[in-house]
Amino acid sequence: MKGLYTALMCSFDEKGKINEKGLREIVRHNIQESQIDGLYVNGSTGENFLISTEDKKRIFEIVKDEVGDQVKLIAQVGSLNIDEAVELAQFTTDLGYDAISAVTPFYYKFNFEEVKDYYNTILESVDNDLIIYSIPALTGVNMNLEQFGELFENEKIIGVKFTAPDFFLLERIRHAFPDKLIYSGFDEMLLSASVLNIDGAIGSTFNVNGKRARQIMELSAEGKMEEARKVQKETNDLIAAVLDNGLYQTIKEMLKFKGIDAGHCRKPMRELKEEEVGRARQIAEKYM
Ligand code: SI3
Repeated sequence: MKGLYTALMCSFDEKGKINEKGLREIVRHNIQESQIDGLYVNGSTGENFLISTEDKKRIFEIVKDEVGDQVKLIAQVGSLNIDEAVELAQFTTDLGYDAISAVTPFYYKFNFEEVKDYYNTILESVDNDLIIYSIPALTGVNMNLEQFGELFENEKIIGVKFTAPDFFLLERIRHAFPDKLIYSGFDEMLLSASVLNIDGAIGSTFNVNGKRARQIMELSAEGKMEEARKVQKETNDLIAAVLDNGLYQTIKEMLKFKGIDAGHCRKPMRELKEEEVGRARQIAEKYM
């Protein structure tokens, strides 16, 4: 399960319905062009928190059907509705997903015992491995080393998608749990995480920048730090421009520039203005 995973985008039409043809094209682009090791399906980048259970299931089905066994698949099933999380965990395990992942429960101020119970409840219902999705800036859930350790006591919890700029905690987790998988979640910090010996990364920008992400990981592993820094700098020029223009909308527009039917984002995400579409195309022309 090590390696680079694209946090997969989904293509939606103007009305917010799944555009199956576009979704399949995005999947193929990631495998053939970005050359990733796997896909992280229905995460933040997949606009998971904006869609119905039925749509989540359909996306899981289409992606598995398009991928077969070509690359690894991780299903993000986390939900504030624990029944939905369990249902999706069972559904994707039956479909043959290699692992499931679940965002920490958010919005309400759950205490750690509640967070732990959430993960154990999901896992009691399936015969699959789970990767914790930790993204404190969006969930407000900050776990410390001891708490990660308590979650890791469940052997079916095999790792964490660590989307935080806390390299002190990242190093402590790496050191304390050498057998657990750590995936870096912030693409702009990939090199900094790589030097701490992570097992892989999961990122939205790999939809359009997968090859550079791989170079960063490989150059870092080979100790070629000057070259690695150069590629991270280029990557960060791209990411800064994308963030400035509208993250997911701009990545979709960049994919469209490459002939992929990446469609629209779902409301309440906005449409790009004409000049922003122009900027997205310029970013694609420069970096893809
Ligand atoms: O679940 C997911 O879609 C992700 O893996 C998200 C990933 O961590 C991205 N985070 C968010 C909130 O989109 C990053 O790849 C992020 O977009 C990128 O580093 C730019 O900041």
